[in-house]
Amino acid sequence: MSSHRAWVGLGSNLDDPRRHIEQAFEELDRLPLTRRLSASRCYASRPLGPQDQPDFINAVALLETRLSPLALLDQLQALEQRHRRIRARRWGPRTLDLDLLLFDDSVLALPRLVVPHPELTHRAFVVVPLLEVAPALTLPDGRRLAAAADILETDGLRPLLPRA
Ligand code: A4P
Ligand code: MG
Repeated sequence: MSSHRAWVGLGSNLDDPRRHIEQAFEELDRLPLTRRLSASRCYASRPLGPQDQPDFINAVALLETRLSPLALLDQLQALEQRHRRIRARRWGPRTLDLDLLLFDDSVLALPRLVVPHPELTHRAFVVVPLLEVAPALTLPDGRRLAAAADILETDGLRPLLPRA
């Protein structure tokens, strides 16, 4: 089985969000056939979508995995469930949201999985942490993320200091 590199976006805005993100970093490292190679800082970000919800904490992690894309998605969804994610409304509050952003240079449009994540280059809370960890990251079409990203609004985004 060959090994792959997968970028995962993490988001949380309920019930001590930073704790959910930091715990998820550890859990990602323990997924079957998978280890975590790196992680960004945590960023506070203003909610995209409905504004009557708390700010989010967002981060990204790079995984090395021998799982297939769909098997990894299954694992990410199971992990969301373990954080008792409440899926009440689209773009609404959640305890843990895990998005598969990139999987090697794969381009997938399956009913359950679209990769690269369609919103990837439009969201500062994804692009900024990705560029923090991998400034030279390229997309499957060969473009550099730094050039492809349209970061319209970064004022709402601030890195959190590491916890003592
Ligand atoms: N799915 C397809 N492709 C993927 C992929 N690449 N990664 C499917 C993960 N899942 C993927 O997702 C719905 C379905 O998408 C899944 O069943 C999976 O098979 P979901 O997580 O259940 O639904 P959702 O998250 O409520 O909706 P959506 O459209 O995925 O929302 P997003 O894009 O996740 O955005 N504001 C800030 N500041 N920070 C945030 O993190 N997040 C959201 C949610 C809104 N506002 C935010 C943030
Ligand atoms: Mg999602």
